[in-house]
Amino acid sequence: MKDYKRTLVTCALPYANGPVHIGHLAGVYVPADIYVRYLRMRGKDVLFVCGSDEHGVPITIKARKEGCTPQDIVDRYHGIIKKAFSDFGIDFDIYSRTSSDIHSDTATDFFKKLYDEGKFITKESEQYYDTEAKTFLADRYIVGTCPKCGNEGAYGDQCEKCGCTLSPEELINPKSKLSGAEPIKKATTHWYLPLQDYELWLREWILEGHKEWKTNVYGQVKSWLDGGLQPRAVTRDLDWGVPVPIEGAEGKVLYVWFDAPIGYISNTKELLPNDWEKWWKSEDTKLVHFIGKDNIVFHCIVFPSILKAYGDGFILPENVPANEFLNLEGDKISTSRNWAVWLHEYLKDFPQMQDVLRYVLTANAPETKDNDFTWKDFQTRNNSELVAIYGNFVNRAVVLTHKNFEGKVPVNLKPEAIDAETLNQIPAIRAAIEDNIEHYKFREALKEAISLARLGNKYISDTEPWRVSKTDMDRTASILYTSLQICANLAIAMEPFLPFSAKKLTEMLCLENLSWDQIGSGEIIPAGHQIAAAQLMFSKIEDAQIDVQLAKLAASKAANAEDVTAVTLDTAKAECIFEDFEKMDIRTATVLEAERVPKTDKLLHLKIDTGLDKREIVSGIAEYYSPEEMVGKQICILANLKPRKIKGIESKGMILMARQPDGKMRIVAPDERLVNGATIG
Ligand code: B3M
Ligand code: ZN
Repeated sequence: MKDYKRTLVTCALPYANGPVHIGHLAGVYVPADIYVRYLRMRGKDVLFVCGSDEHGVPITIKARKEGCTPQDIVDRYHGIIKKAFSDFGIDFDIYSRTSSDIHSDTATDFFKKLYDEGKFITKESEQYYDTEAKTFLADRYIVGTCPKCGNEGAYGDQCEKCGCTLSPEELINPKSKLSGAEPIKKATTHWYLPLQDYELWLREWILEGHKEWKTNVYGQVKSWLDGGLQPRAVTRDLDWGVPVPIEGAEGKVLYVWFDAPIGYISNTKELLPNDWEKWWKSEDTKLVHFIGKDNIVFHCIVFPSILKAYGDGFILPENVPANEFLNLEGDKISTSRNWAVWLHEYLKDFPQMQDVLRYVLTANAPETKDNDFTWKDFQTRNNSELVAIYGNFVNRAVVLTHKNFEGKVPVNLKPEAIDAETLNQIPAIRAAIEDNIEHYKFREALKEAISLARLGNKYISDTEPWRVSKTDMDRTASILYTSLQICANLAIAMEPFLPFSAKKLTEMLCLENLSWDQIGSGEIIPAGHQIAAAQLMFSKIEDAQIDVQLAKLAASKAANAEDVTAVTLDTAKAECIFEDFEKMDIRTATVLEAERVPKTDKLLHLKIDTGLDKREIVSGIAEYYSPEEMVGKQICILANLKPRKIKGIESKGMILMARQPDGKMRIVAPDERLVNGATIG
């Protein structure tokens, strides 16, 4: 493998239209942070770049929903997202935003150069246009009925109910979200990057040159290439974004997926105005993009083609370790359905417990397939791994050192074979952690790191210093000396994964300037070294805390069930006037007799007392009520409905029923028994 001088790590720029959740962390930001912390521990030159993606339709949609400007939205969420990352120890060198001037200048320059050099083609096409709002409509701005599942609130690009991908043309009864008007087709001109011109080069670079990429990434790229690439529009008719910098393009902006990846470059420029080029234009720089699977095509095909077209020495990614998706309690994480664990909320409920979430998300990372986060697993992993193994081991070693040796690392007075046998296992663990991290296998790497804690915990349980100290202080000294070496190894090896507790451990051991190369090197913490008092690194999570989280999710689910019902309700009827209503004689009545109408499934033949008279009606309620249930029931009827003959029986009136969206019918009745014939209105 090539020996690079420096590594540039980027993370997908999250859209600043909402806070970040555990899916973001697990898929992109925690693995990237582990990678960067590891490289820093090894003393490597690394730059870690991210920022908010502040353009695109998701932002304008959110602004419309909240009745504010897109700028208000991005200002709010940029701050929230930036804080959440920093609270979780995701330690970017820069977290900037694509609404910055330097970004708009950089993106403009990219477009201009490609335009001037004839790298784009122009195409006129018919797009949906809202004649009332006088604007073209992005796919998300068109709603209509899903042709697959009948959901009346499907978007022009996707139906969120059945999950299918759509194009606006497929929607039944398309309507503009802006004005409600039916959109028309109107011609518009856009600039396209002819991706097909880059196909051969992409094949050679990725399919031939990067067979080591993760199978999910390689596979997606291959299927895009095998499917044949098409010209891709790099501009949009929209009023939010970087304006298209050429004449005759008024009212058009750069497509968000054209400008967003350039954000990696502009953010680097912002941080290092004089020095950024060595990170982007030197073959000695290793570029790694951490992203989620839905971003693969943009990072492996579109953005590289833009860089290739631009030329000027821009490097390409050495790897794009994209992850699959994390689900939550068996369901797809969804912002709109509030089916998520939001980072800022997690920290309110579990203050100071960032490492627990980092641990669980890494141990369950969706590296090769979609994976599930459950609160039960979260609790179990905390209680039986972090608390019972890692925390317990460190605590025993530190507390016993204070109890027996006044907090000084004892001299290794009476070594035994088990000590060396134990310490000798550390180099192999270190090598396994390194190999896994370098191959972007963070779950495996963490498993190895926690095996180091297991090793320590087993060692101290087997050697029992609390018992030995009653009879043999010299042997106790050796056991604690060995245990503290393992603790020091853990303080280093755990840092990339669990930086908050590693910091506590480093403080407890009063160590400074630790480096990766010390792992497995023998003595890290010398005899006579004073250590500090024990601090709690992890604490037990009780069932009640988990129940609170499950209750929150249950509430989201219930709220959504109501929403889904709302979508499928019968449509509202046209306005009527009070006089229309007044014409109806609605009254209470009681059922006297009931029987099925022979040879029918649905009809009951009822005799009722209306107060005014006793009469017969036929009602289609046999699916919902048996004759026995009906007898004696008070009901409400429309008494002056023109009589009709049903199955040869003259029916005089109609029973009032409420029909649920799923078709279930129930009788509507006063909430206490009234006289028969009481009028309703
Ligand atoms: N904002 C999409 C996303 O958050 C997009 C990533 C941009 S990376 C340059 O999934
Ligand atoms: Zn659907």
